[in-house]
Amino acid sequence: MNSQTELPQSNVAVVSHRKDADGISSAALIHYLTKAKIALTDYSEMNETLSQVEPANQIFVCDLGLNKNTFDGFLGQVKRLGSEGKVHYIDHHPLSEDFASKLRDVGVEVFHSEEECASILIYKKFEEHLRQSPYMKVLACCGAITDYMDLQPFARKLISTLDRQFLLYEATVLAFSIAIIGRTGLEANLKLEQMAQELGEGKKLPHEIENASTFAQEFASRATALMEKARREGKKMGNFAYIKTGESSTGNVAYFLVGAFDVPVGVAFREDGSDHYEISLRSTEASDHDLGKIVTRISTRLQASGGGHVHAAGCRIERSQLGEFLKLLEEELSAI
Ligand SMILES: [Mn+2]
Repeated sequence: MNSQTELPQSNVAVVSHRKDADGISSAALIHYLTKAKIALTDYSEMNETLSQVEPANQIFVCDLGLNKNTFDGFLGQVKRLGSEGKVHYIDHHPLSEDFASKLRDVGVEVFHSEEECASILIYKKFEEHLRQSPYMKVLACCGAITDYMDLQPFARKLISTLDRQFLLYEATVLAFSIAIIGRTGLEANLKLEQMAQELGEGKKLPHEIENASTFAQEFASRATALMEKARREGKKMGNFAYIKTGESSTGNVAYFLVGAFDVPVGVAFREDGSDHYEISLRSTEASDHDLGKIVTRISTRLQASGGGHVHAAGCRIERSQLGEFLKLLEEELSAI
């Protein structure tokens, strides 16, 4: 679909990433454009979520990176969904040419670039429609800021047309609200979907989300406590520090480790209810290692799902694999 195409306004679904502002903003932008029904998910459940999506005229899948372990299941789902409608895959995580061509072969429209985050890719593609609401530009910028993609060419240009401090506030309130709502158990997904829809209706900005300032305040207090906890309970292992946490925002915890131990990489892992750990890794700008590639290699070796960007990555492993994961990570980080 190009931006000149008439955008459908009925029987559309969007499946997007629930964990961060880029995923939620992407869902909101697609909702603004098409009134799409929103389903949010995470890497470990994306194929299951897709299996519950009814065929629709148009289906958008946003901000959900693919890897060797998830790809076959994903391909099966988009094939099913594509038999009665058009599937659009919009993403910025690394995507092999092999995966891209297999998706195209089953009729998926692949709109992919690593240059900008997903919400900015959507804004750029449908700018003509989205610029009718100034709020949509704010949401796209929030995605870029929280994905650390705000210095990329298009994002930077958009951000420079708005007040930077105002945008930082909106992005932070959105990210902190997602983190707090993400902790509310079984209801979390539904609440986040409602929030994405409200934002996509174009009548509210993140700071106007119900209880947004309370969420932000609560997260800031938790963050202060986590900063202390990282210092007390984190452990250093060669080139990185790690910690086990109950926090859903494992990415933030990983950053606090970097600061507390003065290491290039922080690793935070969390039990996810089953026999698994969800792991987030973060590194400093100065680190030369590509965490996304490293985690992809380790995950492939452990037959787990994982991947990400240069300075931010994640994966999900069996609990019994933790020792091996940490050992492989140190091997990778100590290699020149
Ligand atoms: Mn993203």
